[in-house]
Amino acid sequence: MAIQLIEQAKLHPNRVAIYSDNKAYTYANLLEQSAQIAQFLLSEKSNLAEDRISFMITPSFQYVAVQWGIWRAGGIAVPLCTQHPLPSLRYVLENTRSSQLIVDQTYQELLAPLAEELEIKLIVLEDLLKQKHPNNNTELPNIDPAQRAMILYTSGTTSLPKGVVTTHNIISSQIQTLVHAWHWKKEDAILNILPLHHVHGIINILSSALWVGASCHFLPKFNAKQVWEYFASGRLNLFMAVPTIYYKLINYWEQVHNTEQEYLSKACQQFRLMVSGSAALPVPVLEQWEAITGQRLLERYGMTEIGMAVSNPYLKERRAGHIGQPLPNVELRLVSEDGKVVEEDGKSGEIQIKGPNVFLEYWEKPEVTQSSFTEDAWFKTGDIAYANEGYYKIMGRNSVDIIKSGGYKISALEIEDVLRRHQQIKDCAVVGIPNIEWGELIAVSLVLTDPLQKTLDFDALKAWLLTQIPAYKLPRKYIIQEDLPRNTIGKVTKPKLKELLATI
Ligand code: MCA
Ligand code: AMP
Repeated sequence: MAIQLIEQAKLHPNRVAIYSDNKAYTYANLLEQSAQIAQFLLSEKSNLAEDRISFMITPSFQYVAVQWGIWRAGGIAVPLCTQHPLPSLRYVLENTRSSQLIVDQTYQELLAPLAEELEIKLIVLEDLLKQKHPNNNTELPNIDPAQRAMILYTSGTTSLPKGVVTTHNIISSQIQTLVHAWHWKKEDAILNILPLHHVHGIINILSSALWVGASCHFLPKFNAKQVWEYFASGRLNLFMAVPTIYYKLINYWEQVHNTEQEYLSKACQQFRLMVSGSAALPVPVLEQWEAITGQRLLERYGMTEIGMAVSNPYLKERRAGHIGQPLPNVELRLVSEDGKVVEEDGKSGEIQIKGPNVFLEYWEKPEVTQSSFTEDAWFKTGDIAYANEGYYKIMGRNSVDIIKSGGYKISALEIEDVLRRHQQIKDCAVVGIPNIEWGELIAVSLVLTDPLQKTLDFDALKAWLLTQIPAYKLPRKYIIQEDLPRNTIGKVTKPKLKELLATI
């Protein structure tokens, strides 16, 4: 009874697992530090027995040591988003009823008052690491791989995000599928610049690398110049990111001098694979990236609830505008609106998924969990696709209220609920409008409380919104409904509003 990811690490203690803060950390370092953290968390207990432990740690070796420490003590790891304002953090801490919260010094000041108010034990990692645990020889518990391991929050068709629960078995299955499909090996080196509270950064990049004994390099935050410099350093052979990041890297490359362009393009020859996902990859971005780097991006499709489900092949044709074929062990079917399984090419239906990769439940939401599966246990993704000679193509989602911007999934309803709390706003409608850089841009139509008021201090509104929601959920386009064409006032449906706002 053990956590397979951690058992794998014992196979190559001397290999470098993580590069962060200009230091190299081996698998032995990771095993040692995570054991110390586990022992500290256990204190007098023999097993945390699925206690929720939240943590907010800068992407780095320490993040991984904390995540593994929680797992090795038998806890459920709840990574907090480092960009979330306090109300969003409070929601996760309260919703999971976390018993302990681990932070690094960067986040101590922000979170200490909240931890005190919620009576959650606050652990500052730097302090923990200074202490020698009194029971240094305490055995770590045996962990049942069927037990809950992680809760990741994801937005959906409800206003507030839901906690997606996965077990160690589910996580192992999600990782192994990718290790096999994308030919991961211990000589690989990948850069991680994605946030570490989502599947893309945690499973596809970090955990897949650690499963095989490869190295994961961290930059704490995306920055186009720094990423190109890293490519040019010759230390990487794998890269994975959301389409917005490829767009921004292309943009940077276009702005530098010819000789530097050549140098940067050449640096990409050492890569064996570059992957795009989390949102649709626009065909012009795929084509421009290939022209600049010689790398044909491999597009794949996944979801917090299922890990990765569909991928273009590693060795055969990577078809532009398509997400590829179902991954091994993942069952996929398309179901039309009238509930029939779609068999023909070109006919669209909702993607439904079955397999060992599928999540266990939404945290403490049994009814929502039940209604997200069909009676015969297929998970309903809400994504609409059709098949085209064995390759799947995404058409969109079955809910206009789900927006994808910068690779983040955002609920229009959540932003509307926040906006309606503002004194000067009576009502509003939030939609996503197409945008090649961000996938979708968040746009909002507002009805003001005072019908005589013709405008609003938008800077003040944005500043207030940022105290309630993270920057990536901030509407980028605002319109007072009065300003919409006369004949639409009062009878604009959301799809119509999307069209209108896209043209304004
Ligand atoms: C930021 N800005 C935006 C947006 N976000 N503008 C429009 N729309 C947005 N969504 C603006 C800021 O206000 C700022 O403007 C400027 O862009 C730079 O902001 P910053 O926060 O520094 O942005 P960034 O660092 O360039 O962020 C872009 C990013 C980030 C790196 C693409 O969004 C990101 O990390 N996305 C990845 C999310 C992710 O991992 N998703 C996976 C979940 P100004 O300069 O005017 O102030 S999905 C998943 O896990 C499933 C399973 C899957 O399939 O993968
Ligand atoms: P999340 O819930 O944040 O994990 O986001 C999952 C959603 O991202 C999916 O349900 C899709 O709508 C979207 N998604 C992921 N990969 C792709 C892709 N390659 N093309 C289009 N949409 C994608």
